[in-house]
Amino acid sequence: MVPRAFVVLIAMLSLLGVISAGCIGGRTTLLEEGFEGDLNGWQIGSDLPTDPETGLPVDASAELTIERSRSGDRSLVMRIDGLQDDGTIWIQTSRDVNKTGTVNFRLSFYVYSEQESFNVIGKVVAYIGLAPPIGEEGFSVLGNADPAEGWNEFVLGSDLHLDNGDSAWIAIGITVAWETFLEYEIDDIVLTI
Ligand SMILES: [Ca+2]
Repeated sequence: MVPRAFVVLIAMLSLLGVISAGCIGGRTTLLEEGFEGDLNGWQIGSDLPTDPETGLPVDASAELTIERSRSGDRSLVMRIDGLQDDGTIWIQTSRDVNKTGTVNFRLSFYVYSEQESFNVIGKVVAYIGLAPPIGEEGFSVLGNADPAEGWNEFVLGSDLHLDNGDSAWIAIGITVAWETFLEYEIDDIVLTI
């Protein structure tokens, strides 16, 4: 005989499933990016310390790669020389929203970690706002970039107060947390309202 509590639990989960499916169905997708095309529409931003050896900002890059992908054949790889124990690199883009009032945004994406690391060497950061991010201070820290080996999902939710004609800006990046060279792939970005 199946315990009554178990039956109630299943019934509740079923109900929650219906409700959450309704919420998902009610959201509008503003952006889906799997990096199978080009990087047109994206801008690369950075907030980097100076390398005392060269007097120049530390090396950092963001480019398409076929080395690894979560979907399709390609992803975006971000690299940053963290030997100065500081620095952030990101990609950013904007979307027209055509709404007035408070709008809830949900930004999700996947970051590849070579190996789980409890010693935090890099952090995943993201941004949702009415203007492009200016520096790393404007980003929300979503957590350790290496919580587990493989593709890890990160999510940022935010409410923006829009006037008609406002665009929403999003950005996704990696910030240095340890004096080492960082490299992470990013794939399957989804932005919904
Ligand atoms: Ca892809």
